[in-house]
Amino acid sequence: MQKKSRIILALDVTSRADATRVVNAVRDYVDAIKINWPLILAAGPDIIREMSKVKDVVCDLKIADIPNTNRMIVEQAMSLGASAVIAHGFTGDDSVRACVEAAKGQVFVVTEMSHPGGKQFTAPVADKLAALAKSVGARGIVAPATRPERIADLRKIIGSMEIISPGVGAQGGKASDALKAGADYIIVGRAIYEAQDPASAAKALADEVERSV
Ligand code: 3DU
Repeated sequence: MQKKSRIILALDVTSRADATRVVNAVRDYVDAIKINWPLILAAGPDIIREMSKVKDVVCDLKIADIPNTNRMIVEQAMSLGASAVIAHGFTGDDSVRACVEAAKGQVFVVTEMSHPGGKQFTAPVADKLAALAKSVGARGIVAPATRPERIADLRKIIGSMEIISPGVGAQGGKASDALKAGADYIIVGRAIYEAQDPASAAKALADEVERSV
């Protein structure tokens, strides 16, 4: 995954036509495309292969099962062209390790989630989830742009591993705050794909990123 604009597009649209339109508009301003269940369920898993021809694809399946099932899910995602996957860590280190092995390390582990409810169950164990991600050799963690101070805390636990950070824009977080707190990439969905002009919105974010790193 290139590290240029530091923007990962969360492509949570629900048709192949919308996905293609948004990606064509913003491809020069994003480093990767994150694909989640809404688009996979709407357009079919082949959308992963299609988008992987344009940019690196992070498959956000929030994988959370026993090790054998996790391994099978990751193998399917990688064979469709994903460059990395996102998995939950609360399932325990054997389950996350199965993902890491199947993805040859290319796993981001969810820590504290960015929405208000993320404080309820994920925040109290986020430090442990970050430590788990490190101990199993994951590529990085997912940490909240809505609480940049937590990005800084989690950075201390994981050292030089990567942090990808959702919550910018529609959820109230700021790109510059997340990056200054230690995020490597910001994840942005609605602020780009729901904008009247997705290209201008993505460019404005890319400019903000450039000013803050
Ligand atoms: O709020 P946005 O529209 O910019 O989208 C954020 C994306 O990041 C979306 O795909 C969501 O599923 C994902 N995500 C979070 O928002 C929060 C997390 O803690 C983890 C992933």
